[in-house]
Amino acid sequence: MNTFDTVIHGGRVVTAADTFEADIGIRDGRIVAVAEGLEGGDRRIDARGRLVMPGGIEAHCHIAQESSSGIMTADDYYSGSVSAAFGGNSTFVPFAAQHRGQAIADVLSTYDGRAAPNSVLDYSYHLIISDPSPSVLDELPGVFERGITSFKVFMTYDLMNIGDGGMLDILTVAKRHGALTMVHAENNDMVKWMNRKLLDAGLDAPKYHAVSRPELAEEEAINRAVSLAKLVDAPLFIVHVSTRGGAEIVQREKLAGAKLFAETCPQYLALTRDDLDRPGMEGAKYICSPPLRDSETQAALWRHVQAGTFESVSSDHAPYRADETGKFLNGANAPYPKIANGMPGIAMRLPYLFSEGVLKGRITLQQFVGLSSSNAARTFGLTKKGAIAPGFDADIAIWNPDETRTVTAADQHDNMDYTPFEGLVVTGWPETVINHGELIVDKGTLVASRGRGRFIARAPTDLGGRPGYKAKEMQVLEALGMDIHS
Ligand code: DUC
Ligand code: ZN
Ligand code: ZN
Repeated sequence: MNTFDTVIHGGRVVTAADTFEADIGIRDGRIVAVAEGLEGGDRRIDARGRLVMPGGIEAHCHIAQESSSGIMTADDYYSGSVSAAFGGNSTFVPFAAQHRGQAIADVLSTYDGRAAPNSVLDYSYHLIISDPSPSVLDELPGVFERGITSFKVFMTYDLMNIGDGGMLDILTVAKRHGALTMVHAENNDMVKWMNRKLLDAGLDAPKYHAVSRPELAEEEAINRAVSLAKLVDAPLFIVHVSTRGGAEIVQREKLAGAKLFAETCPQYLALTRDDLDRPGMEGAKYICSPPLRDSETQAALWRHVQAGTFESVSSDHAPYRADETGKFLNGANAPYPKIANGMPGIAMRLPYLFSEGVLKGRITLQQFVGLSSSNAARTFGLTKKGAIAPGFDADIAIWNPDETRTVTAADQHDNMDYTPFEGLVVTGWPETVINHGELIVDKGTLVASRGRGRFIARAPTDLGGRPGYKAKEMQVLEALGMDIHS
């Protein structure tokens, strides 16, 4: 009788700690053995010459999500999860977005209806909160009980910005339940002021998008967000850090012990604001927020990736086609503020990071596994994912480290009509992806059935090693017997 459903044999196993030769035995969706010379298995996967790594965990992507101005992303939970899988991911955590006035229960049932019948990968959601009214705050305990243990809030966009007081409310409720608040940090008034100046002067081409959202707007907002979180000693995750100054604040505050987490994205490492100045309206494809910066910033962000400032490198896949359903919904020559904000990249995150990071000697294989999978698992409470060890979900990506490809939109397997990485030459490609013991992509062919992915209830964030910050004034309130978290 076979002890294993599947044995992956002959590969080089890479974890966030080590690289070693071993076979992996899988039973009932879990890893049950990591050892040399495993016999048996109903299926045997030959991984000789390959790297066997934890499947990627994509912790920042927008799937089947309406923007605040009502534009639906091009990818739904089928195409989005398929594209993620081809890019070496075995789990993803898109956003479930509340728009103002919506009850959270309605938001979650809407996203359940979008995800459950369609996702080929295990998934969860981060809840976006745009309206922290008393009734919404009352609903949050039920959200934690479902295992949705992270929220995203915005400090920018008039329809999303919850203000500093709203953010303190969310931070305190989240902290009480062990949840993590994620924040899009850009100063709203700085951006609006810049928009007014640019548009009054008739400067509305895509390239002015980058001018309208200054580095200082991100740096100021990150500093403010961190101060708000420190005031109530709540954990905070800064999404899509795009500036040297922002990364330096994260690094400094982590060093001081704050309960702080952060990510950057491949587009801030690979592209610059010059891409927004491509001929005609081609630059519209590169409009995302925060905007692309410059080559000095890229170099600084790479240093922070190397130095451990960021837990993860996430795609911020926000796919809007370069046609009238997406980027040009408001016209073929729309001014930059009316062009959908975001770019695709869920299939490119890991090949880019492997090729430009590991193979160019910028990061180690262990850092790659941490940045692509293991750190997100710990940060977002995916306690059975992100590792190759007995007891963990058999979520595995088998990489051919030698395969060289020129990136094309067709390779992305999404619903998009472009990739911002078109023409980039990368080496290293995920050939086979396994989720919960089942083959999803088998040597470049999709073999998963639609809707097989499971919703994963998540645990609270692992705050180990982050002592936090005790504001003196909060200690005064505590001494008076006040509980600011109730
Ligand atoms: N923020 C994101 O995280 N993604 C797309 C647009 C935005 O503002
Ligand atoms: Zn954002
Ligand atoms: Zn995003």
